[in-house]
Amino acid sequence: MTTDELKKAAGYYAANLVTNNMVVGIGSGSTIAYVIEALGKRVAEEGLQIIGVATSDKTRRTAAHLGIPIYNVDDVDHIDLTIDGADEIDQAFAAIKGGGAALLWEKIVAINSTKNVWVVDETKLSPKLTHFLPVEVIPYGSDQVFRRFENRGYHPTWRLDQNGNPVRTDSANYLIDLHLDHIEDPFVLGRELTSMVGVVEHGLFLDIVDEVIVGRPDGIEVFN
Ligand code: ABF
Repeated sequence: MTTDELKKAAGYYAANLVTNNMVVGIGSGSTIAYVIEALGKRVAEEGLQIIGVATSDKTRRTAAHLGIPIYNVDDVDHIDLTIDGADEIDQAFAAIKGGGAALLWEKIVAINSTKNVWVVDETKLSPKLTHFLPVEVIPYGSDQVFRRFENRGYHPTWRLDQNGNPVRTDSANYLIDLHLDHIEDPFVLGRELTSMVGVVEHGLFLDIVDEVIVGRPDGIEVFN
């Protein structure tokens, strides 16, 4: 099975976790696109009634187009379940997210959710976190933050669009990607990053997930 087929299988499996009248945080990325596709089918075929909470403007547009009502996180008083993707998940269920430039809204929705489920294909599982680490920064002073990252040996790169311009997140911030040889302790690194003036949030998602759904060639594996 191709990676895309693994994503689709995991996405469709995850969509079945959603029940009528749920308030559902909907993540971003190509795996979640399959979750949205499957939910759209259930809305059309079963009359599924859910309230979606957006983690990105792109998710908002995609879900709304498929008939899923989408709200902002402050429009609801609780979120029953958030389903999202990830760039990499280690054996302690720590994840790196943000490859899709939506880490800030994703983390805001996740920490306000009763239950968090990540949906990935098996290539996202890794013994240690080695994926580049996205960090969202306020534009003003971001060059200074970039230089601090360089001085700390974090090998930063600017997240640029296809025209070579800095990517703007849904909050109009910039993204700096850190290329670390090894993350000794994600919790220590996370605290260090959030203590830096000008850093808004980082892509380490720690102590957040409740269940991980993995698409594998021989079927779906669920960790919880
Ligand atoms: C979102 O989806 C991001 O946090 C993460 O970077 C991305 C993974 O995308 P894909 O499912 O396309 O690999 O959750």
